[in-house]
Amino acid sequence: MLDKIKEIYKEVEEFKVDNKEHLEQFRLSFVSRKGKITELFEELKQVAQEEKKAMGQELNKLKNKAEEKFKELNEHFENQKSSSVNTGIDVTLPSVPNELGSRHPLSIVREKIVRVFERMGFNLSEGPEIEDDWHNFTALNFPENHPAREMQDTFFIEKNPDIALRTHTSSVQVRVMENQKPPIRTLSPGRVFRNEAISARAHCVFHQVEGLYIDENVSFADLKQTLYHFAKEMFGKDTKIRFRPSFFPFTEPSAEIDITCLICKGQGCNICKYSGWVEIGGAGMVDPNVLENCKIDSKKYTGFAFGMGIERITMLKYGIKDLRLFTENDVRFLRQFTSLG
Ligand code: 2NL
Repeated sequence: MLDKIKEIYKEVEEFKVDNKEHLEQFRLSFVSRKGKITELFEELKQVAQEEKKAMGQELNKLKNKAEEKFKELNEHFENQKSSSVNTGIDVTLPSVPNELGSRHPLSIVREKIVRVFERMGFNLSEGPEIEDDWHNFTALNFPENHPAREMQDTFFIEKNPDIALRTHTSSVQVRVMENQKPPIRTLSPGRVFRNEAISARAHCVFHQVEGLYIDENVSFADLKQTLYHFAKEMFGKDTKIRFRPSFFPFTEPSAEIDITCLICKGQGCNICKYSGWVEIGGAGMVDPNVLENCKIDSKKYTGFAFGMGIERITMLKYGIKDLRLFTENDVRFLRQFTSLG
């Protein structure tokens, strides 16, 4: 009898169940009231009294083993039925992560700049990328012979030398001044074009943000305070700012704007060429000629303007050393920037 129990125990253990049909066979053989184990319980009645207890224990073990195996397998097949209609898909596998795209670093930085100036009351203005000479150069006080007007520096439309791709977004602000009365406080981010060979440090297409503020009694102190506040908001409250005298045809006086290096915080590193300072743009008081060109009374009104390169600021902020990375769309580069900025 003990041998028989052992033999059936082995059978139960080794019985392969790959589908529901197999499971039914297993049930009939070992679990049902007409199965082999019930048969053994019948035989137990004939066993001698002194062996009955030990034999009964073994038999119960076998019975539990068979019932357990049946219960487990039955649950397994039930789950499979409810979660997928046997499509061969393993629904217990972890899912494929839902990959979200991320914002382009230039968009992140542009939006941050825009937000700071919006809080100071600047609105946004846009204009055409294909401009005429008046809005891109003449209204901005560029002399007839200025080198920027040369073919080497600007993309002109071949059949019409009066039309070119804008070289700065000041052209947008000229249009604002022509069409609106002061007070004007506007910001114009946008794409600009220059006839440059593409390299790590130059590109023929890049992005700028320009700002313009015109009202009565606007002074250079207002310009300084506005950009001072911008630098703190944009780059952190410990950032210092300085102005160096410069020249632009459209502002007088003019200045170049430096901030303490974002990478070394002014200590000196290879990004700031060990000076502790990096240039982020230029600014100045709008030249009275520019105001008059746009039919604004330069005796009554004054204004300041500034311009910044978005690529330049993004490179300084993230330590990017090659401009071409911005346009190659290599995901290994792009995925490093979070969508939240
Ligand atoms: C730079 C310097 C600058 C302006 C842009 C401006 C616009 C008008 C009138 C006068 Cl309508 N000025 N814009 C003024 C000074 C500097 O840009 O380094 N940009 C990347």
